Amino acid sequence: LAKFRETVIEKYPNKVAKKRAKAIINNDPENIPEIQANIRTIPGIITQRGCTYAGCKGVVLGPTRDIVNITHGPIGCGFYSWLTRRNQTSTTSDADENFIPYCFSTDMQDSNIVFGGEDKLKQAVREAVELFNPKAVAIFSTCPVGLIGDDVHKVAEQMREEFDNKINVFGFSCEGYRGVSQSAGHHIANNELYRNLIGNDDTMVGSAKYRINMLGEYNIGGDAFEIERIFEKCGIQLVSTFSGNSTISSFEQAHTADLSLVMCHRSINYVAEMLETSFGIPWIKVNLIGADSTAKALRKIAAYFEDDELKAKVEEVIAEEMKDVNAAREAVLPKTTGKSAMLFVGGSRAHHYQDLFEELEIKTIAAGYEFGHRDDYEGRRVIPSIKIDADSRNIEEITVKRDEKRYKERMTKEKLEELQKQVDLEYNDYKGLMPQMEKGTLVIDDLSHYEMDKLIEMYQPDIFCAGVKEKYVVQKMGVPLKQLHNYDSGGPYAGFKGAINFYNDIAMMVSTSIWKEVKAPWEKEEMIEAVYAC
Ligand code: CFM
Repeated sequence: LAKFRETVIEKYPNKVAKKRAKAIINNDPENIPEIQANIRTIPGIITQRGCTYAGCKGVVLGPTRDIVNITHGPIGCGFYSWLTRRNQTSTTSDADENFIPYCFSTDMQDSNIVFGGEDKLKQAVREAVELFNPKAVAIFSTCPVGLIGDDVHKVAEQMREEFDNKINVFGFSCEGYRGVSQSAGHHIANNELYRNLIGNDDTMVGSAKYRINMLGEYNIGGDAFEIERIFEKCGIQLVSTFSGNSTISSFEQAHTADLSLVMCHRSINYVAEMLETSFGIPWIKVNLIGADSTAKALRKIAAYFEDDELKAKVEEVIAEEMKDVNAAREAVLPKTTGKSAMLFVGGSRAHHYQDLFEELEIKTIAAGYEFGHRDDYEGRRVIPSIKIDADSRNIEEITVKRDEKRYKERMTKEKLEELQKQVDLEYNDYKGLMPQMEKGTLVIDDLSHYEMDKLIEMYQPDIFCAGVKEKYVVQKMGVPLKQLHNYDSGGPYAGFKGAINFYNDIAMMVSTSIWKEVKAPWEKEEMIEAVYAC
């Protein structure tokens, strides 16, 4: 695998080669190398990345069902973010609001770009309120809004006043170009969640003793439903999820929980920190992708609450669930053992799904994030050494203070550290992708399309995991591609039942030769060639 970097960068112009070389790393878990991450993609390179608006509106706020999300911009931004992420939701009764199937947009035209779009935006908010009477309206800025200077925050404030503060209206400066990827959108979303929703309602729902938040879980393909099932079975109260299958009130009550679990560290670690600083809720890193990883997460929760009853319950649930999991795993292992995988997805799944592949005895030979930061690769310990560049400075850092009235120390720092010595809770910690991958594997940030072609040509993995932009190209090269963003209409893959689904889907994909059999017409027989003559 050491040859790969030299082979690909050879084709790039000097300056580009120099930059890309820093993002293509031969891994060594014992001595973690530095990787270049979260910097602008070089123009002209085909990247997997999305935009800041996508990270804010689509990713973080997308799965909340009772907020009317208005895209302020040309219709394309709203249209292409309409129901495309497969985040699901489940209302408790028909009276519950669910705006997820709708697409709200101001549909800006040339004249709005020239004369400003604020009036049209106000009109859109009034119309949405008149038709749906929602509890909250959120406004999302697209690129042109930033360029012409429409002030969505001022409009939001005026609208709130117009509705006598009965409807919560707030805006996001998440113009697509604002950051280098969707990661900036997560940060902007987190800031506004904190400013506008978290802590608004002190009601303590539920009567369970153990109260937790689940951060960085987005209910793709129904993952949250499986996670909710497991917690309920264990007697653990899920106060809020950011943001799979969520509602406004669950966000408003998040500060009443006693522990936050962080799954997708990349998209939500800011909220975890804010909840700890303001309200004293500690956070631990978990992964609910993989059956063994799910069991490990449940044991961490039980260890944190230091309750024998909960510990016993958790063990009982694990033992019961693992019966089916083990049977399913045994059945597919002959098909999966010894195969190889490559994972290039988002900002956490390229790491999290390696647990599932390990359970299938499939080795991950190359992996990387689209938009992870250095800490997602190398671990949180590198945060102090990350250089802040102009692009990161462009994203607002909000200062969070202790809420003097409502701050409650759940567990002293000393106690947490003591506990941490007995059980690896990963309190305030995330070890990253590199320590988990073997020596000599490849870690590549912001993989380009050209580099992907080369990876497949040179190493012929048994399965490649990425998204729809890569899917058909990879399959035409003879390799099956599993979409790990939307699960190819499969799922859930989280928790115990999800692991079983994943085992079966992957076993099927790695045992078919169909993609090697299909040939394009020009590969089978010579096509007519034409030459321009002038
Ligand atoms: Fe977190 Fe996500 Fe991901 Fe992400 Fe995403 Fe996603 Fe993803 Mo697609 S929040 S970083 S911005 S786990 S939408 S649910 S699958 S790229 S790896």
